[in-house]
Amino acid sequence: MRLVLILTTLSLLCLASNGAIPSRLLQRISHSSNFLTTEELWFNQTVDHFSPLDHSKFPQRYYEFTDYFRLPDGPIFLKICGEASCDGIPNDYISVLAKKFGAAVVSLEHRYYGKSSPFRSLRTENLKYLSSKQALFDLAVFRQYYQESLNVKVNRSNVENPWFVFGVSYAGALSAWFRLKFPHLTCGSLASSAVVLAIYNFTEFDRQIGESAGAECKAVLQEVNGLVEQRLASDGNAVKSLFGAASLKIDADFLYLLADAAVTAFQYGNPDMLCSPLVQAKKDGEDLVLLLVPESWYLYRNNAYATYVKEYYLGTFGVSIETYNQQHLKRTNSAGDTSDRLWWFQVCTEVAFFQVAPSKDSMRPSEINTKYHLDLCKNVFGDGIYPDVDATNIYYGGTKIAGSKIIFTNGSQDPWRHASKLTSTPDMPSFLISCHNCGHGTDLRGCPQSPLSPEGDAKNCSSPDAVHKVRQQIIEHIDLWLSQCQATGRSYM
Ligand SMILES: *[C@@H]1O[C@H](CO)[C@@H](O)[C@H](O)[C@H]1NC(C)=O
Ligand SMILES: *[C@@H]1O[C@H](CO)[C@@H](O)[C@H](O)[C@H]1NC(C)=O
Ligand SMILES: *[C@@H]1O[C@H](CO)[C@@H](O)[C@H](O)[C@H]1NC(C)=O
Ligand SMILES: *[C@@H]1O[C@H](CO)[C@@H](O)[C@H](O)[C@H]1NC(C)=O
Ligand SMILES: CC(=O)N[C@H]1CO[C@H](CO)[C@@H](O)[C@@H]1O
Repeated sequence: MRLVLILTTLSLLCLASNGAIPSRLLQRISHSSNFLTTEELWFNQTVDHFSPLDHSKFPQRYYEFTDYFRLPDGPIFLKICGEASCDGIPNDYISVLAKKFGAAVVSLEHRYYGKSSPFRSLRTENLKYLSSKQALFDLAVFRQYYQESLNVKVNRSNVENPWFVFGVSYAGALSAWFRLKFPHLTCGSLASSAVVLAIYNFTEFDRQIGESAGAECKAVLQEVNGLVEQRLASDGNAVKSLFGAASLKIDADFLYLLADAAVTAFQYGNPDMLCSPLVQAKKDGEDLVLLLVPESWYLYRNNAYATYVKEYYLGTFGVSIETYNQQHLKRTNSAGDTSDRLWWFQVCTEVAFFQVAPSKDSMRPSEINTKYHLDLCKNVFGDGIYPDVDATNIYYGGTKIAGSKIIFTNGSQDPWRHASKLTSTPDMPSFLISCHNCGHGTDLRGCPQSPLSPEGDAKNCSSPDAVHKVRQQIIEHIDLWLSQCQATGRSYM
C-alpha cells in the first residue's frame, strides 16, 4: 500500500512505490538540473486548524522560484508537495509552464513529512493532526501568507496575484480538493494522476497491472508469483535471501515488496525493464523454478525477476527493504525517512487504497488481502485504527467532486488512474495520455516518470505526441482560467 517514493540521489531519481498507495515522491538529494531550487524557507503554521482552543504553531518548510516571475502581477503557481519529504521544487514540466506564463513557483512541504513535523515523536497519538483536511488548510494559510509577504515586498496592499495549483498523485488530489474547498484562493487546478476517490478494496489497481503488462508478460509474472509462493512455503528464508529481504519476518510483507516492485515498472514508465528479460527468459525455456533456487543463483545469468528486483527496484530506484518491514513502520522516531509510517497512517485512517488481490487472475498473491491491510494498520498504529473511506468521499465527493476549473490527467498504464476522475466536463476536463510508457504524472514528468527528466522531457515517451496534445490542453486551460481570474481582479470562481 504505498504510494511511490522518488528518491533522488545525485543525478538519479530513485523511486519506491510502497505497496499501499498512490505514489509518494521523495526528492532526496538535490541536483541542480533536477531542481529549480532547494533553498529552504520557513513559516509558522497552525498545528490544529479546527480547534478554537489550541493555537500552537510549528515551522513548515517551503520553497520559492522566481527566475521567470513577471513582477509584480505575474501568476503564482503553487506546486503541492505530497506524502514525502519535499526537498525542493523539481525541474519538471512546471518550469516550462512558469517560463511561458511569467509565473513564480512556490511549494510547501506537507505537514509531518520531511522537516515539517509538529512533533518529535511520531507516536500514534501525535499523528492526530495528520490529514488531508489539515493539509489543505495549511495550503490556504500559506497562500495568504505568501501573497501578503509579496505585497509588502513590492510595497502595495490588498492586491491579489492570480494563483494556480498543481499536484501529482495524492498531491494531485490535494490540488483538486484545494480548488474545491478554497475556490476564491486559486484560479484553477491541475490534478495530475489525482487519486480523488478513496477506495477500500482497490482490486482495480491489480487488474491494471495485468493490463499494462500485456498478455505475455502478465503470464510470466503470474508464474513467477506462483513459484515464489511455493518456495516461500517450503524454504522461506532462502527465497527471501535471494531477494536480499531476509529481514522481512512477515511473509505477506515480503510478497508486498515483490508486488510493488512489479507495479513500479508500469506506474513509472519502465515496463520493458521488467517485461523484456522475463519474457525472453520464458522464450528461451529458462526454468523459472530453477531461477529461484538460491544455489543456482550464480549459475544462471538470466535470473530475470530477482535481478529486476535487486538491481532495478532496490538498486537504481533505491527502495529500501525496510519500507516493507512492519517493525520499521512502528518506529516513532522522527529522524531519518519517516514517510513510510506517515503515509500508512493516512492510508489507515483516510484513504485506504488497499491494493488487494482480486479473487481471479490476480497479479499478486492472495495473501495480500483486506485482512493483511487491516492487520497492518492495527499492528503499526494500535487498536481502533482503520480507514473511514466513506467519510473521506462524503467530504470531497470522490469522482463526483463538485468543483470547477480543474484539469484531470491520467496515464494509460498507471494503476492509480482508477481512483481518478472518470468523466470529462467543460469545467473539469479530464485527459488520458495513452502510450506504452505513460504512467503516473506523465504530463508533468515525461517518460519515464522516474528517474525524472529535466523539464519533463517527453521525447522518450513512446508517443510524445500524446503527451504534447495534453500539454497543449493544459496550457490553454491555464491561460483561459488565469485571464478570467484577472478580468475579475480576484481569484474567484
Ligand atoms: C516563528 O515563531 C518563532 C517562535 O515564536 C519566531 O522566533 C520566528 O521568528 C517565527 N518565524 C516567522 C517566519 O515568523
Ligand atoms: C510605499 O508606498 C507608499 C504609499 O504609496 C509611499 O509613501 C512609500 O514611500 C513607498 N515606500 C517605498 C519603500 O517605496
Ligand atoms: C472488502 O473485501 C473484504 C474481503 O473480500 C470484504 O469482506 C469486505 O466486505 C470488502 N469491503 C468493501 C467495503 O468492499
Ligand atoms: C532517452 O532515450 C535516449 C535514447 O534512447 C537515451 O539515451 C536516454 O538516456 C533516454 N533518457 C531517459 C531519461 O531515459
Ligand atoms: C479522460 C479519461 O480518459 N479519463 C480516464 C481516467 O482514468 C479513468 C479510470 O481508468 C478512465 O475511466 C477515464 O476514462
